[in-house]
Formats: sequence, structure tokens, C-alpha cells
Amino acid sequence: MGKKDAAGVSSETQPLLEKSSTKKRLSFDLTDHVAKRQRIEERTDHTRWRMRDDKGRQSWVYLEDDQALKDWPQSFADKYFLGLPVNAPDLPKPTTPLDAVRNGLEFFEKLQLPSGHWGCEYGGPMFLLPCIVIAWYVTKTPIPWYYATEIKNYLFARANPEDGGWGLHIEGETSVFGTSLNYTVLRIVGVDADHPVMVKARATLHKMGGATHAPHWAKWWLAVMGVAQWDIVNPTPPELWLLPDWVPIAPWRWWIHIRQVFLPMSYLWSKRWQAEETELIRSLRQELFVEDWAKINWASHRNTINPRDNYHPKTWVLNTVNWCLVNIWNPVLRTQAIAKKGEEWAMKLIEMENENTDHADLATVSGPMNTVCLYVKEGPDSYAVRRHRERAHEFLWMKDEGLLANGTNGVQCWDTAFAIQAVMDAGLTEDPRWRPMLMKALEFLDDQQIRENVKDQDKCYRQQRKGGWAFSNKDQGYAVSDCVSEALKSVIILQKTPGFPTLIDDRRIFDAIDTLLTYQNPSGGCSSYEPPRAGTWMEVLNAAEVFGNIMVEYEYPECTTAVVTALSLFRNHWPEYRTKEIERFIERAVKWIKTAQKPHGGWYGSWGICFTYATMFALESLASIGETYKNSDYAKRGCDFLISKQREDGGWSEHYRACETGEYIEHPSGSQVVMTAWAVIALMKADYPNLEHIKKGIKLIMDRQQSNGEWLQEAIEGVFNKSCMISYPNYKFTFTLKALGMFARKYPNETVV
Ligand code: LAN
Repeated sequence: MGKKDAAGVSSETQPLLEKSSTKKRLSFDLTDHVAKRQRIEERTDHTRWRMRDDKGRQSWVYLEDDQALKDWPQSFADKYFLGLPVNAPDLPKPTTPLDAVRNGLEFFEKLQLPSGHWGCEYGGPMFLLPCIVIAWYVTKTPIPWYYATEIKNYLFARANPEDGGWGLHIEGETSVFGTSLNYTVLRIVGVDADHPVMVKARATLHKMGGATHAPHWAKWWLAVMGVAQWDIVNPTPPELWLLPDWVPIAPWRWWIHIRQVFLPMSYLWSKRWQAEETELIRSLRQELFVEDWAKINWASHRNTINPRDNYHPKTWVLNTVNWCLVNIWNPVLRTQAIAKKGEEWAMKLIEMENENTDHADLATVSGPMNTVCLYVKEGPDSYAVRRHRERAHEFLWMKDEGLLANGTNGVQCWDTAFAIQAVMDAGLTEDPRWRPMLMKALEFLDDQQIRENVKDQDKCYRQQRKGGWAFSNKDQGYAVSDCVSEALKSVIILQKTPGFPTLIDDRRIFDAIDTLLTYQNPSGGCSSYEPPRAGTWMEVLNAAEVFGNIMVEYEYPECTTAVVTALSLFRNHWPEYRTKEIERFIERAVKWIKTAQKPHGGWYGSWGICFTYATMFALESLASIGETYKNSDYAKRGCDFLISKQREDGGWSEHYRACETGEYIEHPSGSQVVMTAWAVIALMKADYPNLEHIKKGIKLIMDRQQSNGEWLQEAIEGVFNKSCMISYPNYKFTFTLKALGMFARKYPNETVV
């Protein structure tokens, strides 16, 4: 058994505690690290890190013990993730796209984790690590030296080389949000204020106005720490949760992520809870602000914000609401009883979320916030707090640059589904060479299917999920329309391939279909976690400032297409099941896709960058009902749009700023393999007649393949809420393979090299 470590840090060979573990086993040494100086080193020994895959729960373990090191050798995937040499052999130079697929699979297969899924870094956003680390600090959770050291290394590596600050995401320009919070993290993990990196970052922060110019979420975290006073935080009253369901602005109607963040925010705002004051907190009060801390007029800075952080300025409606809350509601009308009732109901909802996810929670913002709420309500020693501490590690990822926070607790089901489909598109599912890999992937999806709806689904405002799949794993358990669809397609494809067993029987497939059919909106399109529960006018209440399109669900071409293609595949095999509804669903969905086309012919992407990504999905939807370049004006205009963006070298290259501005923008670093793959997949789906364009794209993808079969990481691929980018490192395998494989099957007689 490995050494028992700081609160919940799974150490060495000790498995993560199961839910069934007795409360007694959950006793940690809660030494007050606040008083102690955090141990921090220059670097850790990267050969000591291991990724533990506990049935799809990923956590990084640092083996301090030499015996444990021998007993648990570093795997190929560990080394790859850590950027250590993997020594993958050179493969015969491919002469055809299919050879290139085989080489790619040779490499990609080695990255499959023991439970059958593919893992990866899921970083990008720069506000997630602060959520975890500040939550640790205020709940007095010790941070092991190897975490502290690698968090420091990651943030040092990611500081803007010019001004030393941090942005909203790794490629973004420096902002107060990124800089104030990551500076705080560095101080928590033990970096001195006079370290040159800190001096530089602080100067930049001060130039931007200091922490009084931070957006709402940063102000909230700093108030929780006691580094700022609560009066600087715009109100988030928990009594909003008491509004009857019919009220148009009731929070149950908001997008799942925003309401799950608002929930703990509202609880702690209402309590005006602050962490115990420490030397560090006193010092941060001096470091983060331009003004003399004691003289700051906190209330006057509620709406102060640096323009760089102000992607979505608050509307006059929200400003008026906030004014009324601050000046009338809070001081005059808000009775103790109302506040208490609001807090109680918010806590009840937090508890339901914990129960439904075994304390993993929806994502990396709400999880740490909930940890603090439970610490406040139940104290440091409760099961819930300790289980939260333990599960936080599933949100961390170790790489060559250091330790970062993932956007969710992984990308397990999503990437696994695409990996299977890439093999299918190349026509290789029957090739015995890939059977063991595919079998493991199928077993993983079998294990990860969500078998039941959540308890008290209506009470906690959850969407039906039985038969679905989450983006990450079943513990998190939030079914998403496209995650269900992609996983379901992959399962059907494999189970209908000779040689594969039926692990998921018809009933379970029907469960998935029943859930999928709940996702259609009146418009015909599909959104992500739930059909919209209110109109987009709700965006007037967007208080987060740094994000757009965050308040409610929208329809997305990506999600809509995934559902359309899943239903189409399903009905080919089970033509009798809910036939009429499926037919009607597909018809309405594709109609909606047409309405979403932009005048230039492309579609705006919300989850990948940007028009290239969504146009691929939209053209696939059209193709699924037989509409292609030659018979559909929509498909033709979509293809013409893509062709107009193809570069000299045959590739595509869209910059993330397109997501912010809504205009196609070229990436200055030139063609990207992932985007090129999306574009050629789109053109092939639409039967674009001029093969030369497709061949040039395919050639670029082949040329970029390394001699061991891999592709190298290029610019960031994903996005959310218009302004924040997020990495999908496995796309450089799954979509390249898919593009090459599709080409090989569709044009078997064509050569490209
Ligand atoms: C994700 C990741 C997956 C993504 C797809 C499945 C790709 C998409 O097609 C549907 C939406 C979904 C599920 C999605 C929604 C928003 C997430 C969860 C993220 C981009 C990962 C991180 C992000 C989450 C909101 C980050 C926390 C930040 C907040 C603003 C609360």
C-alpha cells in the first residue's frame, strides 16, 4: 500500500476510494497547511508519473516509492502524454491513404488505455486550475509537493512571453481574469511574490487596473478567499431558486453549466462566507490591487471591468436588476427567513448533484465550488468534503509542461466513439488486426452506458438520460445529445460487424433512442444537454462577462447532425421501432440545419473551430437525406464556401477568433491537419465533384504524418461559449484517420502520392 497522502491525493498503488468505502477509511491527516510553508521544487521526476485508469476514471499518480516504481512501469501512453520519448518504430512509408490509416492506427492503438478508452489532456481554459487550487486552499486541503511543483511549472510555461500574464485560455491575450487568478494559484502553491515571474505578472495586472477590474467569477473567488470584500461581487441570490417553475427567468431554465455554477455561487454569496485569514491572504490583498486595500470602496467596483475581460458586457437590464438587488432587495426586503430558505434549497440541489455524480459533479467550475459549500455546511471532515477532495484529482492532467486542469473529468466516451468510427470509415472493422482494440473499445462503451435516470429527476431539473452516454464517463453521467449519438453509432457499427458480440442488447439500444428522441426543439434542431427551457432573450441576464451564449441552450448543427446520423443508422437496422417519429425527427432536423446556413454558405460551430467544424456536420446531415453538391443548393453553397477557404498547399486553417467574431478568419500559422480533415470529410460527404481539391487536402494530411504513424499537435481545436478555447488532442488522430479512410473507400482507384 502506498503512503497515505494529503487529503484525497491518491497515492501510489492505493486505489481511489469507492463509494461503498466506509466513512472510517476516509480519514486524512488534515494538518493545517495554511500555517506551513508549501513545499515546492524546481521539477518532479517525470519518469515517476503514471496515469491510473480505473474503469474510465483517470487520475495521475506520482510514485515516490522506488519499489512502487518498479512494480508499475510507465506505459507507452504515460510517456506519450508526458512528452517523454516513446520510441515508436518507423513504419513503411505509406503510398496510399489506406496505408497511412494503418500506420496511424498502429500508433493510436498504443494510446488506448486499459479500460478500452482513449485519454488526453483536455486543457485550454485558464480559469479552471484556479477553481481547484483556491477551493483546496480555502478548505485547508494540503497540496502535495509534486502537484504544487508541476502546477507552478505549467503556469510558468503558459505565462504570456511578452507581458507575463495569463488569458482566458492558452491562446488568448492576457486578461485580468486569467492573471489575477493564476497569480493567486502560484502564490498558493508556494511561489514567492518577488520571484521574477510574479513581479512581471503583477506589473501587468496592475497595468490592467488590478483585481478590482476582474470579471464576476474572479471577484467571487477572491471574495471567498477574503482577498476581496463581498461588496465587490454582483449579487447571486439563492432565493432565485425559490421562484415558481412557471416564471420565465427561473434558474431551472438556464443552461445546465450556468445554473450549476450559479448554485454554489449563490449559496456562498448569501452566506458571505470567507476563508480563515492567513499571512498569504493578507499579502495577496497588497499584491493584487493597485489601490490601498484598506481604502478600497468595494461596492463602487462591482461593475468595474477591464475591456479585455468584457467579451459580453452586462446589459442595462442586468445592471438595473443588480442595482435593485443591491439597493432595495438586500437591505430592505430580503428577510432572514427568505435568505435561509434560499440557501437551504440551493444546498439541497447541491446535495442531489453530489449524489447523482458520486461527488464528481458536472464540470471543473461547479465541482470545486460545491466542495467549498459542503465544507462550509458540513465541516472539513464530512464524507462529502473528503469524497470531493478525492475526485478533484480526476480533473487534473499531467504533461511535459506541468499539471493543468481539464475542462471535464476526461473525454473518454467522446474520443472512443470517434476512434471506432474512424476504423469503420476506413472499412477496417473486419480486419482481425484491429479486433482486440475495437473489442476493448466496445466493452468500454458497454460499461459506460448510463442505465438509469437520476433519482428525483424532476426535482433536480434533470433531463432524461437512460440509455445515453456522457461526454466523459458514466460517473459524471450527464447525457449529451451528440455524445449519446456518437457512442450509439459506434456501438451499432461494431455490433453489426461479423465477429463482434452483442454486448448491448436491443432494449438498451431502444433506451438510447428513447432518450435521443427527447432532444428535439420546436425549431427542429437539437441542443446539447437538454432542449432549451427558455428563449435566447435570457442572454440579457448573462452576468459572467467573459463568455457569450451561456444562459440557455441553443440549437447546434453539430449536435443536430449527430442525432440525425444516429437515428438514420438505427432505422436501417430496426426499421420497425418508433418509425414515424424517427422519420419526422430527421425531416425536421435537416430542415433546421438549412435555416442555420450563413449567407456565405458555411455554418457557425459552437464546439469546434469554427465554420470548418460545423460545415462538416451540416453537410453530413444533408447527405444523410440524399442532398449533395449536384442536387442541393444548400450543399453546393456549403462546398463552395469551403473551397473558397482552401489554401495553396491544399489545407484549411481557421483561427479561433472566428468563434468570437462570427467571421471566418485565417490562422497565421498556416494549414492545420485537423481542420483540413474536417473540410475534406465535408467535401466527400457532399460528393464534391472536383476531386483535385480533396486530393490536395488528403495529400497534406499524409505529408504531415510522422514516420511512426502519428501526427503532431498543432493549434487548438475546440471552443465553448464563443470566447473560450479548449484542446481536443485526439482529433489529430480520429479525424485525420477518418478523412483518409473515407477517401480510400470512396475513391479506391485514386492515387495521391
Ligand atoms: C463541453 C465538451 C463537450 C461538448 C461537445 C460534446 C463537443 C458538444 O458537441 C456539446 C457540448 C459539450 C458537452 C461541452 C459543453 C461545455 C463544456 C462542458 C465543454 C466545452 C467542456 C468544458 C465546458 C464547460 C462549460 C467548462 C466550464 C465552464 C463554464 C463556463 C461553466
